[in-house]
Amino acid sequence: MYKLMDQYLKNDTFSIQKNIVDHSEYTLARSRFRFDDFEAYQATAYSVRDRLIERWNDTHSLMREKDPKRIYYLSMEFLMGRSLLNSIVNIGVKGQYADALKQLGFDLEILVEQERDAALGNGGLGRLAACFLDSLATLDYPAWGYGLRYEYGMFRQTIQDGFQLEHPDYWLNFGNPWEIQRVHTTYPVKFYGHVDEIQENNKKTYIWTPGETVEAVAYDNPIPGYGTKNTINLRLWAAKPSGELELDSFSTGDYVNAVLSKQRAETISSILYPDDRTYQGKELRLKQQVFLVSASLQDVVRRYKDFHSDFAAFPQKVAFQLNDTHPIIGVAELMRILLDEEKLDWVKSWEITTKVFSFTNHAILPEALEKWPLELLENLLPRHLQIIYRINFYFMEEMKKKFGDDLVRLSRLSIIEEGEKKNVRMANLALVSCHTVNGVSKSHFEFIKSSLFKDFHDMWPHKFQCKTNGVTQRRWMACSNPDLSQLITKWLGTEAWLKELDLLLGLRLHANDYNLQEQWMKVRRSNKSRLAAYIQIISGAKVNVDAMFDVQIKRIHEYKRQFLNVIGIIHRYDCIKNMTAEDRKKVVPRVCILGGKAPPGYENAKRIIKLIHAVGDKLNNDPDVGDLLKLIFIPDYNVSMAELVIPASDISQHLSTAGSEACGTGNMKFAMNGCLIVGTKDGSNVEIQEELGSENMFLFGPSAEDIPELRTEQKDFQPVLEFRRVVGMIRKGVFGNAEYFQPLCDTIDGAGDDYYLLGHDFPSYLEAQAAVDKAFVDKKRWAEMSILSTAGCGQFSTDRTIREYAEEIWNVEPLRHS
Ligand code: 9GP
Repeated sequence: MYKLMDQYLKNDTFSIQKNIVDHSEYTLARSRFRFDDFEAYQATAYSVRDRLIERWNDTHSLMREKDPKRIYYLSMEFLMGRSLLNSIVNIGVKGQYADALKQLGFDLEILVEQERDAALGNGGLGRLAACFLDSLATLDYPAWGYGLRYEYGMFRQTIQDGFQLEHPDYWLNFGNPWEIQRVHTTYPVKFYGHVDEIQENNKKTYIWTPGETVEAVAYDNPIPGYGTKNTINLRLWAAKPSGELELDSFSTGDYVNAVLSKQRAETISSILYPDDRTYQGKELRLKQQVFLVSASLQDVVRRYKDFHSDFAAFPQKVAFQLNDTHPIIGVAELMRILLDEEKLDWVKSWEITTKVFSFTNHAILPEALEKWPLELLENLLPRHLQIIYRINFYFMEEMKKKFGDDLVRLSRLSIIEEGEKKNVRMANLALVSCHTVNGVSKSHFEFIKSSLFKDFHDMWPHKFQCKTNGVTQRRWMACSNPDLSQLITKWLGTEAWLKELDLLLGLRLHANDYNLQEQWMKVRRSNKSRLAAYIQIISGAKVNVDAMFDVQIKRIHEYKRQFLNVIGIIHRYDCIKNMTAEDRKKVVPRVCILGGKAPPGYENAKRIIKLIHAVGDKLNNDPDVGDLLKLIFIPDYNVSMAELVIPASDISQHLSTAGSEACGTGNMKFAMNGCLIVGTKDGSNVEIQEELGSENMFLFGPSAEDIPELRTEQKDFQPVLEFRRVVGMIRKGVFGNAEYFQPLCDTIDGAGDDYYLLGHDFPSYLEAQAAVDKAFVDKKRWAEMSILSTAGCGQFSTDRTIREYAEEIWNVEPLRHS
C-alpha cells in the first residue's frame, strides 16, 4: 500500500507552486494573490511538510512491515534550529523550490530567514542530539528521538549598555508548521502519592496511588534523511492536565482550582532548563525528566506490544540511548512498568532493563553529574525510590562479595550517597544498569576511565566505549555554505561527500592548485561580505572584509575562556597604541567577533559580556586604531547565527583550559568550512589536529595531564608583565566599570589561584596568535591551509559517530526502502 502513495506529490515547479498557493489560501486563509514574506514562508513550510509526511508515513509502513530493532534517543534537549532549508536540501528539492518561489515573486533565502529557531537546548549536548537525528535518518536507521516540547526555548538575549538582558523565547507564538499534534497519543505520568504493598497470589504487589497525574500529549516532527526516503520522528511531549483531575475539581464547583491545576501541569513542559550546571528548581527539573521518560517508555512499550505478546524479544527490538544523566530515571521507570504494570518478576525485569539502556556522559566536572536529594525522590516518586533501593541492595551485595569490607570503595560505588543529607547518584544508577557507557572524545574517554568513573571501569572495562562526536555536513556545509559546497562538489567530481565525508580527502590533491585556491578564497570572501553586512545592520560598524575575521562563538563560561581572548585583544590594542605609524603598517588587521549567552545566574559570565562591550566601545572608536582592530559582539547567538558566522570566519578560537571540554563540536563546524583553528590541547581539538596535521592548526598551551600539577604551582606563579599590565588596565578603569570588573579580575590574580590558568597560558597564546598573523599575510599558504582544513575533516561527521553507535552499542541494522 505504501508504494501506491509514493510520489503522490509532484516536485515540478507548477505542482510546488500550486501546493504553496493552496496552503496560503486553505491552511492560512490568506488570499491566493496576496501574502507577505512570513505567510509565504508558512505556506512553503506546509507544502514541504506535506512531502515529509508522505515519506514519513512510508517509513512507518515499512517499520510496521519489517518490525526491526529500533533506536530511541532520549534527550532533554534538541537544539534543532530552523527546518525549512534543511528539509528541502535533504529531500533534494531546493532548486525546484527556489524556482517556484521566484516565479511567485519570493526569494527562498529571504523566506528561510522568517523561521524562528527551535531552540530546545542549551548548547553542545542539544545540538549534538539534533545532528544525530539528521545522521540517523540519512543512514536509514529505524530511529526515533524523544524530547520535550518546551513552550519557551533558550532565552533570547539582547544587550543594553553592554549588559545581557534575557527575554522569553516565544517561538511558538506564530505557530509551528513542522509539528503534528497527536491528540490521541497521550499517556498519564504520575507523581507524588503513596505506595501500598499487597499480597496477591502469594506474591508481593505494589500499588502506587499518585497524588498528581499529568497527561503527556505527543507532537511529532518529521526528520528527513538526505538522499533517502527514510524520514524519522522526533516526538516531543507537551504537558496537559489530566482529564480526571479537572473533572474532579469542576464537580465540586471548584473552578479556580481546576484552572490552577491546569497551569501547574503545563508548567512541566513550559520552559527549557536554562543551564545544566546550576541546580535551581530541582523539583521541576526532576519532574521534567520523569515526564519525558515515562511518556516515552509507555509509548515504546505500547508500540512493542502491537507486535509481541510477551517481553522475551524486547531487547532484540529496542535500544534506548540516554543523553547524559538527565533521562537516567528511565531505568527505574522501565523497571516499574515491567514489574507493576506488566507483572514480570524482578529477575526478568532487571535482565530486560540492563540489556536495553546505554548512557552517554558529556561532562568533565563531577558536579555536572546529577544527584537528587533522597527526600525529593521519596516525595515525588515513591515507587521509583523503592525500586532504586532494591537495585542498590543487590548491587551492594555483589560488591561486598567482591571487595569485602573496603567500605570507602563501597560507599563510592553506592547509588545512594550517605551523609547528613542523602542523595541518589544518577550516574551510578546508569553505570549499574546500562550495558554501555560512552565518552564523547578520546581525551574524555581516557578521563572517565581513569578518573570520573574509575571504580566502575576497574570492575567492568567492557562497558566503556569512546564515540567521538561529530556534526552533520548537510546543515553545517550544504545548507549554511552552499557556494563552498558546490565548489567542493565541482573539484571532487561528485556530491557523494554529502553522505561520505571521508571523500573530502580528495581535496588534498588540489590544495596547492592556484585555481581552486582562487575560487575557494572568493567564496570565503563573499561569505565574509554577507556577515559584514549583517554586522553593519546590528551595530552600525563597517568592518573591512579583507581583515582577518577572528571568531569565538559559544556559550559564555569561564572554562571556555572568552576572558583570555579579551585579554589578548586588549594586549593587541595596547601594542597598536604604542606603535609608531611605520610599525602600524605591519599590523595584520583583525575583526574580532564574539557571541554567546551567559547562563542567567552566572555573574562572571555576564561580566565577560560587559567587558567585551566595554573594550569594543573603546577601541572601535579610537582613531589610532582605525581598521587595524575591531571588536564586535553578536547578540542572541543561536544555531541560525552560527550558520551565518561560521562560513565567514578565517580563524576561530577554542580556548578551554586543557582537560575541561568533554569534546567540543563548534571547532569541527569551523574546520570543515575552511576556517583555521586557534585552540588548546583539549577535547576534540586534539583529534582535529591529528587529522589536519599540526601545520594546519594553531594549538598551544599545556596538555590535560599537566594541568593538576600546574594548578598546584599556582600559588608561586607570577604571570608575565604583559598579562599583568592588561589586568591592571581593566582594574584601573581604562574601560570604565572598574568596580564591576573587579570580581572577574580577582579570578585570575586575586587570591592567586587562577583556576583556569589564563596567566599561565597567556604567553603561548600570544605566540599562537603571532603565528596566525604571520600565516595570514601569505595568501597562498593561507588558502592551502584552509583547503587542507576542510579536506581533513572526514572523521568529524555524525554519520561516522552514528555508525559507530549503531554497530558497537545498539546493534541495529539500517532498514532501506526498496
Ligand atoms: O560541554 C560538552 C561539550 O564538550 C560536548 O561537545 C557536548 C556534546 O557532547 O556536550 C557538552 N555538554 C553539555 O552541553 C552539558 O553537559
